[in-house]
Amino acid sequence: MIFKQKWAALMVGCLILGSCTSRPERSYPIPTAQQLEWQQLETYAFIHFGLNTFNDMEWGYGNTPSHTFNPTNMDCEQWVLTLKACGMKGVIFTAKHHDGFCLWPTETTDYSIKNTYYKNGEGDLVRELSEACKKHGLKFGLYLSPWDRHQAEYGREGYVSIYHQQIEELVSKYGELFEFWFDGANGGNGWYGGADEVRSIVAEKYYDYEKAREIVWKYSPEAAIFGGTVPTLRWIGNERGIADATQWCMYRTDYESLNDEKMLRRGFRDGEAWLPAEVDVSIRPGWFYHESEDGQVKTVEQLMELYYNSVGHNANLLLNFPVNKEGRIPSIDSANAVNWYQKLQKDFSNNLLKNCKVTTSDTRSPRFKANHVLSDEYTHYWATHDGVKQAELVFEFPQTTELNRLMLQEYVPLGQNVEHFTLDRCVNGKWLPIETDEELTTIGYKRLVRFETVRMEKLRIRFRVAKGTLCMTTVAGYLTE
Ligand code: FUL
Repeated sequence: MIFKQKWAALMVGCLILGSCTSRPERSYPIPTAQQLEWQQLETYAFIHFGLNTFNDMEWGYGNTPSHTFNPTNMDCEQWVLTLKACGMKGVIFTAKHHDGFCLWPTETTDYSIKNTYYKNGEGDLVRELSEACKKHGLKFGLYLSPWDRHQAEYGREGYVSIYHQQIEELVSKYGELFEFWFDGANGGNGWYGGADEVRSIVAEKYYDYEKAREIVWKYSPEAAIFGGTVPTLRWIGNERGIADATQWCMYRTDYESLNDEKMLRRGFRDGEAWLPAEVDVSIRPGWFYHESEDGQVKTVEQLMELYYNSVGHNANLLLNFPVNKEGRIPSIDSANAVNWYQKLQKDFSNNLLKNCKVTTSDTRSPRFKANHVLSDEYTHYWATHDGVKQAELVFEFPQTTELNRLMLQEYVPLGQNVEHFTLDRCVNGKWLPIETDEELTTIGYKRLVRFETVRMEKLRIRFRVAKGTLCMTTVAGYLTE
């Protein structure tokens, strides 16, 4: 009887406070299931390979002889195994760069792998790589440059159907793609079938990106789309590997905003679309292999910095590996990348918050209790009552503990809300702020915060400003060397 009365009181309480056993209202825009899955990949690779590799170039003009493409020890499995060993979840391959040279035997042009010595013109690198990916469980994606400095029809109507046919060939023959890249570069001048002139186009109209996306989705409905007018993700606005600490997944969809390099770096708090950022950067200064850059491969420390500035700032990291003239990822690049990944695994393997007692100033209901932030289940999260945008979480350690990293994740299927938070530690019973150089603003899908090693009996996170109800799925703490 007493139990029944208590239950009734709880139900009435819930009704007064709003439906506290149901999940919080969504705070729009929110990701599609495909976008969330894409964000959960976090790191994947680019491979730049083609005529440029053999001619020490970054942007071929469109007239480099195709027979110069001649790898001596080609091995796509070596690429895939290397990428897997450095934690990459997928690879995006340059099927055609701006020079127009196609690495698969396309019907659309003779300027392709068919006219090389490689396998006597019988080779198909898109096939070789896609099969190696299937064999070893790596996701596969493609880059197909819209700008084509070889094609005589470029800049005229005729080229657009050639481009669309190339997409159709690629998406229909090589299995499921996880991402398709429509590169944005267009330098104007090129060989263009011998015309050797400048050709300007209005990219947002010329390429008919809506149709291009339709072709991709006909065969790979789950593919993320980079670039063009109808993307599902956004460029970070630079190729140096920097996403701002304040990092909204939300963005504007007008073409001007999609090219605004300053805003691309941080997103728009009130953007109408969910367009999370991708940070593309090369492990060497160039995108293509140049022997002269053998001494400039990014070190473990530099790769770590890239990681904190991309994944740690709520953005995916697309790390480029230039393949060399042999047809392999050079050993120095793979050694640095593998060592970096091993350090990442070591640094983030032991969540020191795991055994903490977690308390909070507000819990929506037992279904959304505070210690859900310690669970590995993404769908277990802590949430506040509707409209409660300020609250704190306190983690009490079983014994005094040293930390220097925090990892935070919002439950983004309901939107991105946190705008400002602060961190404190309790030592000898006294609260002190945790000093950090980083802006403690947005969190989003994932946020990493670095600070000097400090001791604490308790950790306090105060969420001070938010757009909507607080929903946190993970808080983890680490001590790195
Ligand atoms: C840029 C291109 O111009 C570079 O060559 C490279 O492919 C990079 C990923 O995108 O727009």
